[in-house]
Amino acid sequence: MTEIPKLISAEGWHVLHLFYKVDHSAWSFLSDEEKFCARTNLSELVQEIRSTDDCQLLTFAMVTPKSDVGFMLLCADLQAASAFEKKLTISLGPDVLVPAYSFYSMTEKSEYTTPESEFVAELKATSAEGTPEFEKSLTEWRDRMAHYQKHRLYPVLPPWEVMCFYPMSKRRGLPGQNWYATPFEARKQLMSGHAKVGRQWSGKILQLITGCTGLDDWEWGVTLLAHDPMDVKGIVYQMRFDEVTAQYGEFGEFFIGLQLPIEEVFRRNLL
Ligand code: 76R
Repeated sequence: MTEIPKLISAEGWHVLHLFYKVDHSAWSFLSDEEKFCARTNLSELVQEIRSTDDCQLLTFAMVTPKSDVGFMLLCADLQAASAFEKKLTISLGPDVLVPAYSFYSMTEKSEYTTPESEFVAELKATSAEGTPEFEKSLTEWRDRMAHYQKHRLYPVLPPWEVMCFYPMSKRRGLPGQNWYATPFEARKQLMSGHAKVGRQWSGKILQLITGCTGLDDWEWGVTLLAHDPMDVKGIVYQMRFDEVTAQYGEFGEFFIGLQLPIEEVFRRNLL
């Protein structure tokens, strides 16, 4: 068999959100032995993905019958992500997991973080360059930024109970309401207001914004992890009043899942 070279991007990971409906009729045609093998196959596949370098897999029991089973797959290598997606889709036998919605996006750095030159200019206003306090502030800032960019590009997602996913775009239809015709400084200003609202939810909401212009039908995927769906409802509601969202936000379908071990996701859907 020819070895396929890895497809690793210069920066960031590939992210697949995969939501399926369970076809109970297809499942009912399987024998007890086939059902047992299907279940073992899925559990082993989840383990295989999780033990692959630079791959993460989150498993969800979805909350409404819009979809039943959900996966969020993050891989450095797009070839691995693609191969694992095919295996997941067929893992319980033909037609048992029926794709309900899927989304391909990539982790990305924020376009609006303060560049070092800007931070240094601000710092110079309060402390003289070269002094120990200047160097200390600069080192702290560099560490914070490195940590922050690493989380954006190579996140380690925690097992928080509630996952909310939705795709979104920034409006570019109406005159005066075209995000892409808005000057960078104005967008930066708007995004800093957005981030201020977001930070109020620190500890309650963990957000991962993944970009997908040219990759899928929308411009970003929004993944929110929470302990309480009320906080998901709270932040999304509050964001609706924030200027960026109010003026420019357009949204696709929303999916809510409960992050659970695959055995429980299986039990909830197929026993
Ligand atoms: O990444 C950062 O933490 C820095 C600031 C920041 C950026 C650049 C930030 C903070 N976001 C950024 C970018 Mn966000 N975010 C959303 C949604 O429902 C809605 O109205 C919108 C969906 C939520 C809920 C949310 C939450 N953000 C973006 C982008 C890319 C835009 C671009 O590049 O033009 C989108 C589409 C987007 C959408 N945002 C935060 C949050 C939260 C909770 C934070 C604070 C994170 C923290 O500091 O812990």
